[in-house]
Amino acid sequence: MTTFINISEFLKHHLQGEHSVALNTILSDVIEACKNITVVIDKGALTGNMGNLGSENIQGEVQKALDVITDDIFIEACQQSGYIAGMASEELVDVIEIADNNRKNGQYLLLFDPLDGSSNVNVNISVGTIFSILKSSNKKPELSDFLQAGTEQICAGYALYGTSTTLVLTAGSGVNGFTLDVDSNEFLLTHPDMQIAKDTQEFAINMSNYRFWREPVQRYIDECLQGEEGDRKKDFNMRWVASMVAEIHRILIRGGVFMYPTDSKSRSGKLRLMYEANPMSFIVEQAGGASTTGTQRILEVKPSGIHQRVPVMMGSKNEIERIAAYHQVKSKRK
Ligand code: FBP
Repeated sequence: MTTFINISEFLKHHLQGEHSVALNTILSDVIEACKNITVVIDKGALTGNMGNLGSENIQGEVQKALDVITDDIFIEACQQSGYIAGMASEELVDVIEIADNNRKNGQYLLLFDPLDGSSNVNVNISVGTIFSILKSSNKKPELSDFLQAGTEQICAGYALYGTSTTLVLTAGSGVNGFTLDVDSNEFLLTHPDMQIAKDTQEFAINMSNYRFWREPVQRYIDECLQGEEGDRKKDFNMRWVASMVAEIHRILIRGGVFMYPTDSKSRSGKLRLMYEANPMSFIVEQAGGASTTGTQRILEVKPSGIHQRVPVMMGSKNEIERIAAYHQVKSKRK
């Protein structure tokens, strides 16, 4: 019978250096929050929270009841550690202030998307929570303190509420995945040192946006669709779950590329830099993959706003390098 090490035991040994004590404490709150969110998600329609609220979030998206419930769960659980000086959430316009007595050692910032893929929650398709942790140079942080490039992240992760609940994270020395054991309610190490295959024959993109894409993306996808008969001389498969967390988890397990490029509808893409693209890029790069806007490494993008959007293409390194190369060349394609 295989014995699995539980996440807090693992982190005690894995987290080294100046942030280890704080990260261990902050992550134990994040883990608690994801366990509480799992319970709410699993109950599904039984909770009567499957519907939309009348309100919209800063992105102009109609908020689902569960967007707000999971947001409250995450904030409540993660403001106790004393290490978090400030938070930012996809669901709230402004940064979240932490009460004085809760930020005695307030040296860290927590940014998160409490319910990624929320358009799927009432149709019982996988959804997730994404988080990113930064240093705070200010115990009473302002907006500008949050606007750090993705390279400054000290930890990032996601929880996937799918066929099982999985938590995947990096603190800058590799990527590890844990599965929630529903009997012991413990996250156990099931996916040590996750690595993304350099090559792949699988892409994920919302094809219904094809006519709005720029030429380099159309060229890349056309070649994938031409398969063996085309320049790539191999067939490609396609997937689109409409939950970024589910797509990236699949890519960590079996390779692939995930794309939400810029298009003529939304010039800067759909996904948010600070709590979607940056944490996922940190994880993907730590697992040997790559991540680009098309013209720039996502982790080097200088943020200008908490809710700013960026074009996102990430996954298997050789494919992402090919996509970035297509953005460099002025193609002669008609
Ligand atoms: P939120 O649900 O957090 O707003 O995330 C955005 C997202 O749902 C991603 O998870 C997913 O990859 C994408 O949008 C799906 O977009 P579309 O609805 O265009 O397929």
